[in-house]
Amino acid sequence: MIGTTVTLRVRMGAHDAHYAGELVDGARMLALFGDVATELLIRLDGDEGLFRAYESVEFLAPVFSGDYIEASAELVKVGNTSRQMRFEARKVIANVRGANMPASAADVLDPIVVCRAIGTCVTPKELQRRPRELYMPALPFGVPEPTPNVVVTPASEGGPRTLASMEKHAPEVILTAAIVGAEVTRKQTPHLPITPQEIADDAARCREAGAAVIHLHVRNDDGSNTQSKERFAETMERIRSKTDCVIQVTTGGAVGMSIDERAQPLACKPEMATLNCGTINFGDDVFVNSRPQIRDLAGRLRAAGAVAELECYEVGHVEEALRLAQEGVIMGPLHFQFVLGVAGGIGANEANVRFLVSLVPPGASWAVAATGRHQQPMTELAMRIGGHARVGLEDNIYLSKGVLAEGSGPLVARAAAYARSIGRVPVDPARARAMLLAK
Ligand code: KMH
Ligand code: ZN
Repeated sequence: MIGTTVTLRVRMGAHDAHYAGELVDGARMLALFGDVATELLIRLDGDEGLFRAYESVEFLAPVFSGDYIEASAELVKVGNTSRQMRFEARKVIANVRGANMPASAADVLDPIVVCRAIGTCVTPKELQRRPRELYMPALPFGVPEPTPNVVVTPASEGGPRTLASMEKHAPEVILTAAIVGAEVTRKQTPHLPITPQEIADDAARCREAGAAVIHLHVRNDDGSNTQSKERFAETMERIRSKTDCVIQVTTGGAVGMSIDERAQPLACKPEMATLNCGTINFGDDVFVNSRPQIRDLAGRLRAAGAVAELECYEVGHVEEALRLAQEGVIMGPLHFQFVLGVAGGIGANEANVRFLVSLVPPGASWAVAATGRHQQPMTELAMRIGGHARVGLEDNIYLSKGVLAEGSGPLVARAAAYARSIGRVPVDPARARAMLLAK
C-alpha cells in the first residue's frame, strides 16, 4: 500500500480567483490535497478519515484562473490509525496572458510544481473497514472501473508509482557542499567557517550529513577573500585529514580578482575546479569571465589535472561550455552547475531549470545551485528530475525563514533526507570520484 498514489485534475475557474490579477488563493491547493487525501483514506480504510495536521506546506508558483491543476497524494507511512501522505500540485495547462493574444489562448506545460506538502490523516480504529475486499466487491467481468477525473495506480501493479518516480532518473545523487563562498560575511551569520580548521570541521560535518564534494573558497583570518595557494594548501590538508570528500576549488574567487589570482588554488593540484562560463551582472557588480579568460583558465585546469565543473549563470553560458568542448578546450564528460537566482543571472524557477537541462548533451551530468530561499525548492526539483544538487552557506545561510543554518551540515542533511525520500541515494566520495573524475 505504501506508494499508492491518487491524482485528480481540475480547472481553476473564475470563482477560484481571489486576489488581484486572477490569482488563486493558496488554500485552494490545500482543498485539493484534502480531496485526494480523502480518496486515499477511503481506498485504504473504507472511511473518509480526518486530516490531522500538515507537517510542511510550500507554495512554489502562482496559480491563476484558467490553470489546470493536477493534485496528487502519495501514501508514505501507515501507523495504527495515522496515514502520512506526501502531496504535490502541478500546473499542467495555463492560459497565455499576452498583450496581443486572444483571451482563449492556452498552452500545455511541462508540469510546474505549484505546491508541495506533507500531512498526516487519521482513521480511528473503530472506523477502519479492512480488508478492502469485504466492502469493495470486485466489479463483474467486463465492467470498467469508473474513473471520471481520477487516476489511481495501486502499489501492487508493477511496483509503487510515487510522485518522485513519475519522472525517470538514476538513483545516485551527488551532493556538493558550498561551505564558505566569497560573499557571505560573519556579520550575516556567525556560522560561516573562516579559518582552515573551521572550514575542515564544517566539511567533515557535511560529509557526515551526506555530501561527497566540497566546493571550496578560503578566507584570511579577518574574513576577507583570498585565493592564496598557501591558504588553500593548508585548508585542503586539514580537510583531507578529516574527510575523504572530493575537493573542488574555486577559480571564480571573488568579483574583481584577476585571472592569475583566481587560478592560484590550481597549484594545489585539486581533483576538481570550477570553470565559470561567462560574464554576468553579479548583484551590483560584474563578474567578468571574458571568452579569452575562460579559455585561459580552462587550459590552466587541464595543465593542473583538475576536472572542470562548468558554472553557468545564464543560458548562453551553457552554450559557451558546449563550444569549449567542441573546440577541445575542455574534455568530456561534462559537468554542469546551474547557478540560479544570482541578481543579474538566470532566475530560479522550474521552467528555467528544465530549459537548461534540455541543453545538456548525453553523457554529461548536471546539478543545481540556487541562492537564498530558492536553494531548497530548486535543489529538490533537480533531484526529482535526475540532477545533482549543491547546498551550503555560500548560496544560502538560512535553514528556514529567519532561522540561520548552523553551518552547511544541516542544509546537506536536509537535502540528503529529501533525496532518500524520493528514492535517490546520496553517493559517498569514492562513488562521486568514479562518476565525476573517471577519465
Ligand atoms: N564568488 C563568485 C563571484 C566559483 O566558485 O567558481 C564566483 C563563484 C564561482 O563563487
Ligand atoms: Zn564559489
